[in-house]
Amino acid sequence: MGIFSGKKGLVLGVANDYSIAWAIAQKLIEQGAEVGFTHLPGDKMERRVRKLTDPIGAKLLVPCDVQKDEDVAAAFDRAGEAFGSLDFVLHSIAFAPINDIKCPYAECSREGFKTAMDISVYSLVIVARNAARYMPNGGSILTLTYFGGERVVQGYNMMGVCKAALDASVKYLAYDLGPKKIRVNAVSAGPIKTLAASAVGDADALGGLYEAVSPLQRNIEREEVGSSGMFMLSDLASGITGEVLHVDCGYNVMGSPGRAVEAIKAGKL
Ligand code: 0WD
Repeated sequence: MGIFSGKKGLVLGVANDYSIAWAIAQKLIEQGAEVGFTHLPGDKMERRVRKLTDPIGAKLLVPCDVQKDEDVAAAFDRAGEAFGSLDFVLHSIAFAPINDIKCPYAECSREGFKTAMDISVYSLVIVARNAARYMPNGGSILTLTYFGGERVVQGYNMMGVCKAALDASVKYLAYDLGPKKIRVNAVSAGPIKTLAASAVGDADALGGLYEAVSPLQRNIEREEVGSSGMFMLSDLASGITGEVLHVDCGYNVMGSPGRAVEAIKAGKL
């Protein structure tokens, strides 16, 4: 018996086995959860996700482009048919056009900004609204954010502004859905090599910075984000809502380069 025995939910944002959503889903399944998945529409995307979800016998794999209201509504209707009600929903989605994220924030285009905000921020609003339809007894919604929304992180550019808006959305959604006993939280993960991460710069260099600066003197493991995400979605976190939980080896608490000063002096950084 795991802590998710009898619990059912929907996971949005698995692209491949490197995805953070997959790391969290694996932990949920280990703990006994029944998990349905969405994939970006298209045969190629479906095949990619199906390669992961078929072997675990997932009951549901549905297409969903979060830019389309009707896709989101249909995905949740399918989840409702398959599971009755939902206990948890994981939103692990972000996107920005590559030219708009590679350029300085000051140079990003209006269209790129709108697209990035739509897919990376508004998607949580529409997902939460639809999730609530199938959470008659309350539930837990989790999204993924990054420290680049709180402070300037070289290379994160426009996505940092999206994450700031996402963090604020978590708080307002937690307030709005609180009376329905639905919790809304975010995990702020340290850098992990994934498809999305490859768009925002040099993951190795960023990982090296975390090793040099963070109190734990290392970067996080994918598995640790999996466990913390699972915790936030579970009843163990029943008193937590509107929260951004940093799973980053403590990097966010630093106000100076800390022990990295020695490496800088030695010319290693
Ligand atoms: O270091 C990292 N990887 C971190 C990621 C650190 C901290 C936070 N995050 C966040 C990301 O910003 C994102 O919100 O975690 C979330 C998941 O990102 P990921 O696991 O790093 O990346 P990936 O495996 O690429 O999953 C993101 C997925 C998309 O993948 P691709 O690469 O195909 O764009 O978001 C989904 C898609 O599956 N996605 C969409 N889903 C529905 N509708 C859409 C869309 N329009 N666009 C992208």
